[in-house]
Amino acid sequence: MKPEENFPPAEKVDDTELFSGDDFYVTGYCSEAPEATGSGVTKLTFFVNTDSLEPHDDISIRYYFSIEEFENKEIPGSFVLQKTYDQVETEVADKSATISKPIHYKDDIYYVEISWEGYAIANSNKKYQFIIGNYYPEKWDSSNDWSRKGMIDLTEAGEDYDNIVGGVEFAKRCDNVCVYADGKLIGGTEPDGTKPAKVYKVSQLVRLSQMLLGKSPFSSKEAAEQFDFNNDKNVDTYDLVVLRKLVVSQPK
Ligand SMILES: [Ca+2]
Ligand SMILES: [Ca+2]
Repeated sequence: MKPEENFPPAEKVDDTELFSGDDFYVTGYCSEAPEATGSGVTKLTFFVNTDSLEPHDDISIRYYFSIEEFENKEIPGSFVLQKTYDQVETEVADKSATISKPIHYKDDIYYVEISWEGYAIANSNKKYQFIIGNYYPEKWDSSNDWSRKGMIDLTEAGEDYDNIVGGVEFAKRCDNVCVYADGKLIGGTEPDGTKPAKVYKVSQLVRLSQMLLGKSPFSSKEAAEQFDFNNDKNVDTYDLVVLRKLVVSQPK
């Protein structure tokens, strides 16, 4: 009988999950409804998603927009901000989303915030729709609106926006619409480039130690690159030291 060559067999591991579990993001689509006068509104549809298994019932999302095109550089009394559909309110007893008035962020940038207090909205596939803009006296130009960037316009794509029943099938990831948990950024990119803080876990520490001890190599080059915390193109004990500090200083 031929002896086993690699005894004990190297442990098969999947490292793809090691850095996941903290991705929160909005998916959605929009439709522009311009008027001949240059005013108009943007119709918006959003869903909240995550790969986290932990239910969060303190989530809100922010839609950032610029009023650069407004002559008066302030939100006019005629500003249009109107909920058109809240699926949670329709389908879940005693729960609903709330939408804020426009809140000043900085310079010409404002945001509106939609919150689902006490309801775990992420991955619920519950739709929220609203319209934002104005008809008079200011113009409405969504091309300078931070959160609008990268969104799919379904009217442009040939769909009948107002008569879509489901919508999940059209929704695309909107990286400039931000997600917050209890006011802390957990998804998306804010207008000044701020992204959510990375989450460092003890499981990553254990995994890196195993690799450094020669017990099991990383399953892929991509996985290995994630562990190069000091960006010197090597994964070694120095990275273990950096990761240990990151894990310890992780906000609870
Ligand atoms: Ca604008
Ligand atoms: Ca390194």
